[in-house]
Amino acid sequence: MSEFTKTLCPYCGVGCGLEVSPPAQLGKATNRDGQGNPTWRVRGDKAHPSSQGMVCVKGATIAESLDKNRLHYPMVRDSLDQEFRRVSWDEAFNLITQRIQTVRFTQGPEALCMYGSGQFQTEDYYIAQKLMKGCLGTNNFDANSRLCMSSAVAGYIQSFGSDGPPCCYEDLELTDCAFLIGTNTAECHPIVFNRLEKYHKKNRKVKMIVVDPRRTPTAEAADLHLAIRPGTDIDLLNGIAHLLMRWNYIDTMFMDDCTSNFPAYAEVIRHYSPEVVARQCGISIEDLETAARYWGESRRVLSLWSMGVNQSSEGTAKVRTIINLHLMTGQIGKPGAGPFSLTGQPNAMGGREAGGLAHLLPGYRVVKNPQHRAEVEEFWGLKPGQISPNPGLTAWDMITGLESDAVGLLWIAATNPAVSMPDLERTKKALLRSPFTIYQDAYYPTETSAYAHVLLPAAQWGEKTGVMTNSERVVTLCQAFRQPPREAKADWEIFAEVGRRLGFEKEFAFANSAEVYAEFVQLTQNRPCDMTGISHEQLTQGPTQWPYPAKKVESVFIDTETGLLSFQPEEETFSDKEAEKKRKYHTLRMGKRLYTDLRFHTPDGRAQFGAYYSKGLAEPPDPDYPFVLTNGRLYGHWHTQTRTGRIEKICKMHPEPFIEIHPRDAAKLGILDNQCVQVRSRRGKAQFPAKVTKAIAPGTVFVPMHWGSLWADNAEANALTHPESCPDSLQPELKACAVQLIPISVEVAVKDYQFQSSQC
Ligand SMILES: Nc1nc2c(c(=O)[nH]1)N[C@H]1C(S)=C(S)[C@@H](COP(=O)(O)OP(=O)(O)OC[C@H]3O[C@@H](n4cnc5c(=O)[nH]c(N)nc54)[C@H](O)[C@@H]3O)O[C@H]1N2
Ligand SMILES: Nc1nc2c(c(=O)[nH]1)N[C@H]1C(S)=C(S)[C@@H](COP(=O)(O)OP(=O)(O)OC[C@H]3O[C@@H](n4cnc5c(=O)[nH]c(N)nc54)[C@H](O)[C@@H]3O)O[C@H]1N2
Ligand code: SF4
Ligand SMILES: [Mo]
Repeated sequence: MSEFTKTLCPYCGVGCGLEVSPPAQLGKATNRDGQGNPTWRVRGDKAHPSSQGMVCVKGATIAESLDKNRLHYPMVRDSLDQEFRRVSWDEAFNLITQRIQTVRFTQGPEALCMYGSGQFQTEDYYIAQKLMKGCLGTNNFDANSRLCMSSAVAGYIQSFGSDGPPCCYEDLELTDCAFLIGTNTAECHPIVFNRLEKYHKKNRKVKMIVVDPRRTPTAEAADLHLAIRPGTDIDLLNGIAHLLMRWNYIDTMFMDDCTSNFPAYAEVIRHYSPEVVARQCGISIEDLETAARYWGESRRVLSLWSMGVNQSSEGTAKVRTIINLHLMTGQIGKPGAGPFSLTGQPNAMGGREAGGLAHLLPGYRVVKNPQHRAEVEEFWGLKPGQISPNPGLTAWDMITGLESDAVGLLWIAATNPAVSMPDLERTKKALLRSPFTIYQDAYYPTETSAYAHVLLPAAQWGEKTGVMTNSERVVTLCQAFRQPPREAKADWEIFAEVGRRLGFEKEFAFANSAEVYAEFVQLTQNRPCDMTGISHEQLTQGPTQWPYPAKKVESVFIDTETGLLSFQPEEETFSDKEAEKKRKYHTLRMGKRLYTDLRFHTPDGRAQFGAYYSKGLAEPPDPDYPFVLTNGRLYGHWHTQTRTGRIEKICKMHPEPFIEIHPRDAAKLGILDNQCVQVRSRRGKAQFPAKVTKAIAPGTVFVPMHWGSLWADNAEANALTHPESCPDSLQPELKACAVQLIPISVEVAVKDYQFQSSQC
């Protein structure tokens, strides 16, 4: 056995390759965690194409979190005011299956809900879809990706006819202009940012534009920072389009041959003159013109975005409006160009492939499409009509479903909604009403375990073998390298066992995760995300980018002018190793970008312009609540801190929550640096020490999202946020709500949780 196990970092969607070595081989020099346990050593995998050996602080310290506060045994209780008692897996499975059957036959399958996560491996996702959407006949499976990537998914589907980020990381080093909007890439996708920043520093002609109401570390590195008012992205983008039209920077040939609906869009952007846009966005006309000029004069433009765009009540429209700029200037399907959504979680991409949202089915299919349902039913050996034609409940619908008693059983896995859902007071009240909640997590306690009737201990990263796909469609095998603690089990194994006990023995007769993956990839055949050539075994040779079909041999033609490759199918199949190597090489090169043939997945093969006027924030500031609160992430912490909160180095890096306030606003309210500020919205309140800084635009305040109730008193960003969502993606507008600020003198109590040991 080799000294290192190759795997992928289980944090962000950059998807850095890691090599993990066992503590035993490091002898006395081994680092030790807070409790004296030896820790596994982790380093970047130089052979991984996405990260080339680089890692950030989260990847580098992941091993220190693996043993602390783990959930070891299944636990149950009859009501939320009781203590948990330990039970065997057999008892837990019996209880769950009985309960599922009762709800199914009394309330119907639509009363069953599962809420999963982009931190599942693809196998976990796939088995959950087969259980819920297939065998149980309800589409009520949603994931935290609803709060994260669903606007990008909807935008891609509407503009291109299919989901799928078309670009690759190499484009970061081939572009002439990087347009970063609503993304703090430096803190949230650090290795993507490293690659871009290095290239940008070396090539002074390359432009970097950052659009963000905050002066983030990302904005610090930009040639042009547009600190727009929150929620004015569509104004800005339409304003840039207006100038590109006026200055004739458009690619009419591309628009004529490859797009549709331009006239409707042209009518919209007519109304976005620089004067109107500059006023609306709170920026200067000169800066707006500079942005349009950078875009128009660049041969290759790459746009990158994440939550500042997606988490919006007009998230899909924002995504499509970014894509519009690419369509109007022909900036897609070529190296260094294209619209590139940065995926948040390590396997949100795999979730999309496996159909892990309430409106999706495996293989980039949608629930509403009768042919898609029929294909999946046939493949799963189910009777026609078994898959419901109705999209299931989204994450927030599950909360309101608890309020109306429509939900009879809620199964939560690999996410911590008692911190991450909007409008937490309402969320927690709804969770308290739940007749039966199963919570499957790796750690205990988390904020959500307080709302569970059943706790199931999950094996996590490093303890189960499975597959994850990163933002650039690169699929990596994450091999197990340690035993799960005590009785913890892989998520997919838990779902499969419940399936078998419900009578679906044949459907869930998998010996291991390689078999699960092998079944899943067959459902991607001839789909945009075709990965039928990928298997666990094949991935042991190295990460693979999709599309990667297991098709016949193809001869490769290279267009010497564009450098693009095209395939010509031949008769023989790839059976020997040589041929496989050749195929992999060419498919990898070909697969690097989507739409290189400039044909899209729409019925007419053309990409669709989306014509949107800006609507602004769902809850704009007013005299009672005069500030816009936005929120986001810090470099070292991961979401609700279940792992990073237990790592000393990271806790020192980010010791406590805070609120950023512009000096002008602070002076007006008499708020001093470090003074405690109470923040109130229409839904709740929280308090934070003030950080008075020009990094935030006047009228806007920022808080980090990482401190749930276990980690600090009253510092939850989501105590304040609202659930108003984008009508197309149903993604809530977590990024903005209206608040008032009241200076107070109480200290914020940060709880020292990190070194407590597990109680179960
Ligand atoms: N360190 C760290 N990295 C992470 C994560 C983590 O928890 N910690 N989580 C991962 C996940 S799941 C995700 S989804 C990504 C998120 O990655 P990002 O989207 O980069 O992170 P955020 O900090 O949530 O928000 C990005 C920026 O949006 C800006 N913003 C707010 N409102 C607006 C607006 O109206 N318009 C514009 N243009 N910008 C706005 C905010 O000021 C903020 O700087 O990060 C991933 N990476
Ligand atoms: N205000 C505000 N709220 C937000 C956001 C925001 O920007 N602002 N961002 C939203 C976004 S983009 C996201 S992605 C969410 C993230 O929010 P959450 O998903 O709630 O955050 P995590 O802390 O990542 O939760 C993951 C959980 O899975 C557990 N876990 C880890 N590995 C495994 C495993 O293999 N199996 C199981 N069963 N459990 C495991 C961890 O212990 C942890 O409890 O937050 C959303 N909420
Ligand atoms: S950039 Fe993301 S994937 Fe890479 S090491 Fe950091 S957290 Fe992990
Ligand atoms: Mo996310």
